[in-house]
Amino acid sequence: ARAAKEALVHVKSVQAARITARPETTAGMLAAKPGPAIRTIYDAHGAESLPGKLVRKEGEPQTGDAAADEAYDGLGHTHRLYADVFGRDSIDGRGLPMDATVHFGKLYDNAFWDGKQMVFGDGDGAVFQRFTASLSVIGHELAHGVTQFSAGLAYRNQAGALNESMSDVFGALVEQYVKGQSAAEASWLIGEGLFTPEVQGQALRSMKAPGTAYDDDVLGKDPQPDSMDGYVRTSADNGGVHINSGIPNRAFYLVAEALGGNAWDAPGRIWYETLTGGSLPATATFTVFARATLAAAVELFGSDSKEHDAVRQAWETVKVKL
Ligand code: ASN
Ligand code: ZN
Repeated sequence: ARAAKEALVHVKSVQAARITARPETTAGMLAAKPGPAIRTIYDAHGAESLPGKLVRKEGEPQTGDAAADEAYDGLGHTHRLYADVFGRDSIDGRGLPMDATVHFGKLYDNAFWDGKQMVFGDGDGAVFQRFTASLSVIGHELAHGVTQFSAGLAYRNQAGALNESMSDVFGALVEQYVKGQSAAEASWLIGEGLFTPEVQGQALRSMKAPGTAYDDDVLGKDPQPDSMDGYVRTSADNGGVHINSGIPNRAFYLVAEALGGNAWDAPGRIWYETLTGGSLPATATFTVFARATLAAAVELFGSDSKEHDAVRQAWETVKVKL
């Protein structure tokens, strides 16, 4: 109720105020167009305390530090995808300032969203380079914030794998949008360019061919399944959230492949509506999510549409029960 009340403050017209039941969809379309990005980049200088020292505010010139400038640009690109394509104003849909810290920790092999901001390590230099080097990774971390402020998917088991998959989907879309790539042209890789040349692999994950992103002596083989036949039951990784995400990731890829054109158009709109439309439970299973994408496809394109067909076919291919 409090969130709904706060949302009202931001709705300009009486007409828009009448339909605040689903503030991120219907009201979002009537609300003023999204404002500009508000970015703040901090430098942890190898420590693990947040946010660190402020190095670049919105509108300020380049710092000359690659990680800081990549984070600044990546957040801008991500903000632009949400604003231009989905009419969303930042992480919370209401212009939330975007904060990121770079040079977090020593030889730190990860990036994450901590519930309030994005954090990027430099990598150890042996396996990983700096995590800001990949735009899909920046988009992935910011999407964790979008999920937190929309469906709020729990970070474990199937809901957690869906949470991870949302981040991969929108991370991939940011990269494709910036590069102007169609679904057919895109690599569908998450974290391309993060590995050092020492590693036998191309990226952290492949949405097109889950399980094939790397096969390395040190890292082992990419553990992602590409259908429910390979679903991994494990207590590690919050119940395999970074593993089983391969299944819904491939479903999204298959929709985009079937429809052609730009993946941020119909496929992106269907997934975005599913995530933010207000009816997806935080504990959604793959089946609940899949049915919600079908409902969104019907709502946006109709039940006789090629989009609806493509979504149904994709979930059948990855063997998620509908
Ligand atoms: N890079 C990982 C992610 O965003 C970090 C984590 O597992 N929390 O999913
Ligand atoms: Zn993630």
